[in-house]
Amino acid sequence: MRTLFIFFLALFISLMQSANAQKVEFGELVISNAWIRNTPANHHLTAGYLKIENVGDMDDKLIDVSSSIAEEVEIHQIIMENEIIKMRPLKDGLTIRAGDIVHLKPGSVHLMFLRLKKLILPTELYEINLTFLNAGKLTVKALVKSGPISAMQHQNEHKH
Ligand SMILES: [Cu+2]
Repeated sequence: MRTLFIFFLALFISLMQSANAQKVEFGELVISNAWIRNTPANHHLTAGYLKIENVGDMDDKLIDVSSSIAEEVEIHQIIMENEIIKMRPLKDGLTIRAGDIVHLKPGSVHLMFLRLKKLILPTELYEINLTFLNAGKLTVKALVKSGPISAMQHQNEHKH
């Protein structure tokens, strides 16, 4: 009986999580797979990722990101400078061309949560507020995961 209960509880939790890792259709944009990397103690920044698809026939641009977990959120790109991999904020925002999919992922463009207000633990769920030039503002839920840590990111995420 107890085993059965645990089984259903596990099933319920996994259903809840897949519901949370939802696809959000917002005007001409489809946002999916939003997640945030967990942080060890005394870590004051972390990265977030998501997929943005523009199914419309007009370009759009992600111009502002915020979240209650961090004082500031930047959109970062990764560049090579003198053979050193560096992260740079995209000051003018991130363009999502008509018909295109932009995948923010480890080792690529990502959201950088700066001056975190708390420890970010796996399985927690947080909201990310996204502002697009044309589509406007929306909030997506992002699940905290441990995710793959590349040496590059690990080094760079300490240097802000
Ligand atoms: Cu970064």
